[in-house]
Amino acid sequence: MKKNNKKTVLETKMTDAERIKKNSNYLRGTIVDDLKNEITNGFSGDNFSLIRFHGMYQQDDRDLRLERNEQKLEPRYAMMLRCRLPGGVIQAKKWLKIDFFASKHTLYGTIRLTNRQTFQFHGILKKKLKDVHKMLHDIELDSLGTANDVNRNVLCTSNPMESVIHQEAYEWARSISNFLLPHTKAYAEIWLDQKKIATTDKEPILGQTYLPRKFKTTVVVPPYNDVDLYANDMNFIAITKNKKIIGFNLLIGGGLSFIHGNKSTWPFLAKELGYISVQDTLSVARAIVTTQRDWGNRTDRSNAKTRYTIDNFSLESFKKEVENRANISFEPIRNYYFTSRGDRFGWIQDINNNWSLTLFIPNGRIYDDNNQLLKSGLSKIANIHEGNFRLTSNQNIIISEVSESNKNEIEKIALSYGLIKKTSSLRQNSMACVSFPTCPLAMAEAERVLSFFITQLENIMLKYHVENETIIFRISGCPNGCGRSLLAEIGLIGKSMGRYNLYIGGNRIGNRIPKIYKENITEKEILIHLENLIKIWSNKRKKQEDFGDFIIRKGIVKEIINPIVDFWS
Ligand code: SRM
Ligand code: SF4
Repeated sequence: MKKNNKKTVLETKMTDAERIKKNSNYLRGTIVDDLKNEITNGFSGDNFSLIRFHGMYQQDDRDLRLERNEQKLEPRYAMMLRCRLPGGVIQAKKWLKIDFFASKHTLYGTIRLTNRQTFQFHGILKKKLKDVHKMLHDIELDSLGTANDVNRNVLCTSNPMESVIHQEAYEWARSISNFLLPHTKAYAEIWLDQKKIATTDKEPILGQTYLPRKFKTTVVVPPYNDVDLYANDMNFIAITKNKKIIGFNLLIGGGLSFIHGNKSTWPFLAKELGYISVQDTLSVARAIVTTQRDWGNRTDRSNAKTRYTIDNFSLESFKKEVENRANISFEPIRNYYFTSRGDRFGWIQDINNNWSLTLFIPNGRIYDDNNQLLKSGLSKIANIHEGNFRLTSNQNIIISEVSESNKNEIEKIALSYGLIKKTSSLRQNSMACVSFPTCPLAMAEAERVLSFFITQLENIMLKYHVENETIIFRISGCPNGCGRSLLAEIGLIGKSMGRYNLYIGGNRIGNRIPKIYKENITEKEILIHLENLIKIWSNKRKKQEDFGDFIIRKGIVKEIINPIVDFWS
């Protein structure tokens, strides 16, 4: 075992986050008291962090901060709530309740699809929090464990075309999500007014202090990497025989965040651990999570995710420990490959002869404006649709299991509400994180500038006759990298208002981290650099060579092979 020489974990002080978890009485804190306090719209002390375990973040509208400060008013506190929706599947009928709550009880009136196959409400006032949890409970949903130091919403390949295998993969995503959930009754007591049974609390998997840091899981059906598995801590890649999943290749330790200027932080692609039989799935999940629980760094949150644990202890030692805990031996990785990441828009017939319609939702933001009536259109469809909505990891939505008899009607609604529009492939494959005004960590705009950048790039691509090509372009408002910019062919990461680092050279299937090309540049400078690069690419590329591959082949930036070294060099 490689010695953990970077930190002597036991000797160093635990972080405040660890103290908060330890003293929380299994995530209760004094949240109930804060709910009764009508003087403020916010939560106090440790509760600010504890509500995250229940799927909520306290935020304030950053556009209004200055004005409210000048008026000597409290910031406009309101909560963001993130639902738990393993595999992104929600019955269309349930969507109507989600839509109603967003319209009637949130400050913004929107629903935001996230890039982890779920949705968020922004702007719920404290006094409405119990209502939202009760509404979710009524439709058999919850927001438990969608934030903070637990296993987050479990992703699953969204495209239901090969539905037998997909259905099985989806069932695994649900099982893993349920298996790794916090067991505390705090959620039910606080939000659903269930009877207090505190003394029975136990956390057999997560432990009393939960995980050292957030933890992310995927279940993947190759050849589609629409979940961007390489960014996740634990990935189950389905290996199939005779249209059944017989086992999984396990990849662990992915993650994309870093801190500007801090070289002991780096993005990392999930690494292969080995193959397991399908019956060992939950015991291996448990072994990986508990190893990370016990070995992960609890003294420095910026080095606490699985990738740093693996770096500290070595992949081999981590693997041995998992084998011991799960009482299995990993077999060699079985063959698998990926062909694409994006969603496939439009209609696809599934093997039951039903239909799925994948719709592009710009930034995943569901609302009505003069161009598109996304919110009303989806709710109109939900009214007549007997099947499901499937949220994708690219912030889009699939209307799935549409019967032949409903297809025309649904298409008519989709067209008349502007849900189906002619859109460039560049735009359809782009992504931005939420950023301003709700994200407290935002350094630069992301969601609100994505369309501007795409329009400029569309013009540039038209000018150089590559308008029918795709480039995966993504923006994140800060180096936490929620927009997964560090798996894009062109990725922007915010530095300060109007300024970004420009990364280039990622690839289409999402297993190459792009390299920094220019640091701390303005929007205007970004477009000048990108025009130059697109011009060269359009002239000198090999037939059908993707932008990111061209950038690496031509040595415009150095390929990142080992991110721990190459990301910063
Ligand atoms: Fe994220 C924190 C939004 C996917 C890495 N992320 C945040 C917060 C909650 C800000 C905060 O801590 O106060 C953002 C809320 C903004 C808002 O107003 O809604 C936020 N993250 C998002 C979402 C909504 C972006 C989106 O536009 O879709 C995504 C929600 C996913 C979900 O449903 O669970 C989201 N975040 C990601 C991803 C991408 C992914 O998981 O595929 C990443 C990079 C992958 C990774 O984890 O390395 C990501 N978010 C972070 C981090 C950095 C974590 C780290 O390892 O250091 C933070 C900050 C933190 O945790 O301290 C963060
Ligand atoms: Fe906020 Fe930064 Fe995540 Fe964007 S990348 S949502 S700005 S934390």
